[in-house]
Amino acid sequence: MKLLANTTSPFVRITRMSLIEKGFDIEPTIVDPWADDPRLRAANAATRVPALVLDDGTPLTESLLIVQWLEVVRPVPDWPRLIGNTPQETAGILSRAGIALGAIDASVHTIITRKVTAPVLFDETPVGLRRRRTMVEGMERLEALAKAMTPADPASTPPTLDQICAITLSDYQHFRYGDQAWLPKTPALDALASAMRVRPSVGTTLPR
Ligand SMILES: N[C@@H](CCC(=O)N[C@@H](CS)C(=O)NCC(=O)O)C(=O)O
Repeated sequence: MKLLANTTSPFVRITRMSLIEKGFDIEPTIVDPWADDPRLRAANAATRVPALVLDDGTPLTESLLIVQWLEVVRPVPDWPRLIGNTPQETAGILSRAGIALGAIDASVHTIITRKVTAPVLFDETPVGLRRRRTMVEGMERLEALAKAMTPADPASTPPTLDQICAITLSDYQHFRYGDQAWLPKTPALDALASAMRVRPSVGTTLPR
């Protein structure tokens, strides 16, 4: 299998953490999605990372679809289940993951739009401010939930999808907007992200 990836994308990170937790520790093939790398274009019509090319050549794209594939090829009880084991547990995990994903989406949209407009031009527009509000509200909602999402023993507790997405959001926000006054203080969310770094899936995939 080949994982086409870059070192910054939060969608890549969600995929990488999920792959590692499911026992696939693949060294990513680093590509620049903005340089129209032909390998990425062939694997993904949208020319976006991540793309996972299976051994038989089947390309999988979209981070959450890759997670769905992983749940099927690496099922419980041999592998950790990423989206919960009961209807109630799954609803909670997906609900929390949705908060993080909405904020991640707004965050990436802001970074990408800055590529085509001057930063201030986009960030201060009505849409830019709406994206910022999404980031702030998403982070604040997760902050209220983060303590309950932090396991007592992170080293021996594989993260579920909500934790994977919350950790990804927290680290990405510090990476991209650490110097911005509007970034909310989220000590419990930061503590979740930092506690989980003892796990290789989290500690080896930090954005850089
Ligand atoms: N919905 C996709 C989003 C992937 C995505 O937006 N990747 C970005 C990097 S964060 C990218 O490759 N962008 C290049 C482009 O938009 O042309 C997923 O979940 O995998």
